[in-house]
Order: sequence, then structure tokens, then C-alpha cells
Amino acid sequence: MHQDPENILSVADNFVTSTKPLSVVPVKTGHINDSYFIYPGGNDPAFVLQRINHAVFRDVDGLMSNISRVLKHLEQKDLSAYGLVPLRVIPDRNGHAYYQDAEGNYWRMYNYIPGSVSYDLISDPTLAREAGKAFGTFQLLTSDLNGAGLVETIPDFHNISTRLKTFRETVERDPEQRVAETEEEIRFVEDRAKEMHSILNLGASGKIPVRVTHNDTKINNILFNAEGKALCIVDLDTVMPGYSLYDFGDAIRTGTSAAAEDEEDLSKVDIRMDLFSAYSEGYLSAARQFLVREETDNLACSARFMTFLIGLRFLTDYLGGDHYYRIRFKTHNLVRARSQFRLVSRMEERSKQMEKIILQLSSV
Ligand code: GN1
Ligand code: MG
Repeated sequence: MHQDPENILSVADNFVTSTKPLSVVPVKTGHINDSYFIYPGGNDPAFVLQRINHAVFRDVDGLMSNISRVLKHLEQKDLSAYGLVPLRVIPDRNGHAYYQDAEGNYWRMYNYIPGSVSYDLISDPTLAREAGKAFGTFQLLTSDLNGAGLVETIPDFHNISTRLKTFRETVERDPEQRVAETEEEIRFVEDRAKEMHSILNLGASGKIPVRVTHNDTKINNILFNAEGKALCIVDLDTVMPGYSLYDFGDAIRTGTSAAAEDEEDLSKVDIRMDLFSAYSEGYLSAARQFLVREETDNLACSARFMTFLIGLRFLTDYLGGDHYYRIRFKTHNLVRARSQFRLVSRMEERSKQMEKIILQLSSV
């Protein structure tokens, strides 16, 4: 929940800023942390202040040391050659990467990227291509970072086996008596549960490598400039060892969707093939040079798996009583799960076409 501006400004005062924070505007996106734009006067914010959700990120020290390591690694590269702008952690007055207030809340501050915008949904293939290139470049630039030194900020984050186990336990307990109204969704999950292990199985058998991945490649985690060029990738909370397919799939889920993640009118939910082509083209332009064959071969189906996984997490949270994601109304998580599952169905219908697009792009 967002806090009142007076309190936020006094928290902001604990960070080493070049200009004094004068006003604050809450940022509406994001389901986990609370974010605020901090203005030193004038029309543009200069900083982004965030309260870290400590119930979700238990090891804040580990989390912030991951982020500092990744940002330092990126800054050593020639980011401007890729059109990218560095993100920086602003230290608190004691030189720490985060500040803890008297109530035990954890806060951190970043520089605001001037002239940047983000989108929850995109409709322009040029933006989708740029988004694909940006996430591909992120994987490329972190490919020489030793992932072994990174903390797993949320253990088993994209592990479908663990997620299914938690789901089944929650169905069994049914703490809110919500199983009866979600029988159709529960069946949807169980009908597909087995096939959804394929990324995990590819990893376990060593066919795809563990890389440093972002793990939350929502399209609104890319900052664009007014001309539609990607400037910066943000929300590095879940950067940790993972599979490239997780990042590709999760980006397709939001970056090529015709409707919002919580669209109630399911007839509007679909994957836009023009955006899928464009995203994939941009992604492969950067990632072609490091992906192994099994990764490329599974790009198309990874979109379905990640959309399923996120839908499963929304449904589990609904069944468990909505303790994880921020919700705006009682059935919000159910609405989200339904829309994600509809998107999975649409991807199933279009899977051959998606595979064909990847095949064409990867053989150029
Ligand atoms: C959460 O906080 P936000 O909105 O960037 C979640 C992601 C989900 C996403 C679904 C740490 O991301 O894994 O894909 O919601 N982040 C965490 O919209 O759980
Ligand atoms: Mg996030």
C-alpha cells in the first residue's frame, strides 16, 4: 500500500541525492513493491524510490548485492553502443545500497532515466522488435557474469514442479472455500501439468545451459524514449541464474498480448502474431550469437509455458486468499488467471505458426 507523501519525502531524505526531494508521485504499476517518483521541482522526476516487499524478498542484503553486481557489470560495458543508459543505485547516507526505517521497512533509490516511458501493453511492432532486442542484449551483456555469485532471491521462482506442488496443496486445503468456483481453471491446470515441465526437463538433462536471466521480463520493465528506442531494463529484483527460455516466454506473455494481463472480456485475449514476429526478430538479432540449438528450438513453446506458469501463480494466490500479489478487487487474481489461461489456449491454437516464425528467423 502506498504511504502518504510527507512520509515518503522524509524517507527520501535519507539518500544521497544531488537535489533536494520536493514532491512525490506514486507509481501505479507493479504487483509487489511500492514505487514513487521523487521530484526535486520542475516537471521531471529525478529519482525512483521503492519500498521493497520484504515478505516476498526475504534476503534484502542478497537482493541488493545481486543488483549492485549486475549494474556494475553492465556499467563496465559500452552501454551507449547499444543505445542503453545505465541504471544506478543511489546509496543512503551511510553508504548502504538500501535504507531501513524505524518500522523495519526496506527502501532503495535509483536514478530516474530522463525522458523515459513504459507500456503495460504495446501495439506497434517497431516497439516489440526493440523490446526483443533489449532483452536479448541484456542476456548477451550478462552472459560473461558469473551467475554462481548471485543469490537466488526467490528460490525455485520459475520451477513449475514446485509451483504445482504449492498449487495442489492449496487446492487441498482450500482455505477460502474457492475451489468450487474454480473447478474449470483447476482442470485446465491439471490437463496441461505434465507437458509444462519441458523447460525444467531440458535444463535437468543439461540440454539447455543455466544463464544469468532477468526472470521478470514484463514489457513494462523496459524503459523506452519518446522515439520508441529502448533505453534501460529495470526491475532487477529477480536477476539470478535461470534459463533463457524463461525470459523469452515471459516477455511474449505481455509484449505480444492483445489485451491486458487482467482483461475480463476473454474474447479480447489473444497473441498478436505481428508482435510475436517482431519481438522474436529483435530478440534473435542479439541472442542468435549465444543461444544453443535446443534453446532456439523451444522459443515458441516457452511462451505458452511461461503464460501458464504465471496464470498458475495467480490462481494459487486466489485460492490461498490473495497474500502475494497486490489486488484491486476481490476476484482480481482469478480474473488474471482466467485471462492468462485464455492466452495459453490461443497460443496452443497458434503453436505451429509460432514455430514456423522462429524457424524462419533462426535460419537467416
Ligand atoms: C510480479 O512486480 P511485478 O509486477 O514486476 C511478479 C512476476 C509476475 C508479474 C505478473 C517478484 O511482477 O513474477 O510475472 O507480477 N514478480 C514477483 O504480472 O513475483
Ligand atoms: Mg517485478
